[in-house]
Amino acid sequence: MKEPLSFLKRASLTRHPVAQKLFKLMEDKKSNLAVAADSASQKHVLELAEHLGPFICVFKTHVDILSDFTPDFGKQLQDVAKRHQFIIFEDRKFADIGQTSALQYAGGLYRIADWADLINAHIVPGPGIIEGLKTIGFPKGQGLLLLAEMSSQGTLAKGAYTRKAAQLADQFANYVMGFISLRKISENPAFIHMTPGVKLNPGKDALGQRYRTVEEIIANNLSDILIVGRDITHAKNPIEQALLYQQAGWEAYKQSRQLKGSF
Ligand code: S5P
Repeated sequence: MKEPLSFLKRASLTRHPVAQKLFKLMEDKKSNLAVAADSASQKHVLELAEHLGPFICVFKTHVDILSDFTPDFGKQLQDVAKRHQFIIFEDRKFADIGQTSALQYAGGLYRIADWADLINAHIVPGPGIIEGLKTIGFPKGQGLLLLAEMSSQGTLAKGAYTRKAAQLADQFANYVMGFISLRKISENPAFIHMTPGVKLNPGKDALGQRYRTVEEIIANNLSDILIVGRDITHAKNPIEQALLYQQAGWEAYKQSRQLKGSF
């Protein structure tokens, strides 16, 4: 079996600016926790960023959920990200031809490319979507994750489709920096794996979301980052819950990789 590599070591194995920054701040903050802030209120999203910022490495948004979006949202979130050192990930899940996806990324109401460090895309259109998004994101030093697998019941993203995502990531490694997946799907240590569908008590929601535990995802399936939404944002005390997840995620990472020094 290959020697497990620390996040710090992996930072030195990639030239991708967002991946380098992310690996380093994960090690500095001892956090492999991303929070999914799926609130309809911009004020609430910014408050979550402010309060949970110290515990997380990535703050994940769905800007098109906001019912009170104002054009200064991105700038405000960037200010919080700078203060607390986290990566801003707009979970836009682009899925169109390259030309349209590029327009959706740079323009419209949300101007995602002005403020997000990281976005993601489905690979169902083929490589053109990566080429299209790259025309906007690459010159700005931003990154892309490919959706290789999904947490929802009955997902079609599996088998050959997942393997194709890994191949496309290799092909575009100076722009793609990893995956949304349920487990580690690539042996390339430069790629980061982020996994949603996390709860302290596993189970399902009413609409097909499937939840697994921190240990299952980080220790048994060797993913890198936990994406946690409602189990933190809807907790009685989201700050305490984020701290709990941060510690559990980091312990699972250290122990499963047999790296020295725990939380
Ligand atoms: O396969 C996926 C991919 C993503 S990015 N399944 C997911 O649930 N997500 C996102 O993760 C989803 O859009 C949501 O923002 C978050 C999970 O939220 P939770 O409240 O179920 O933890």
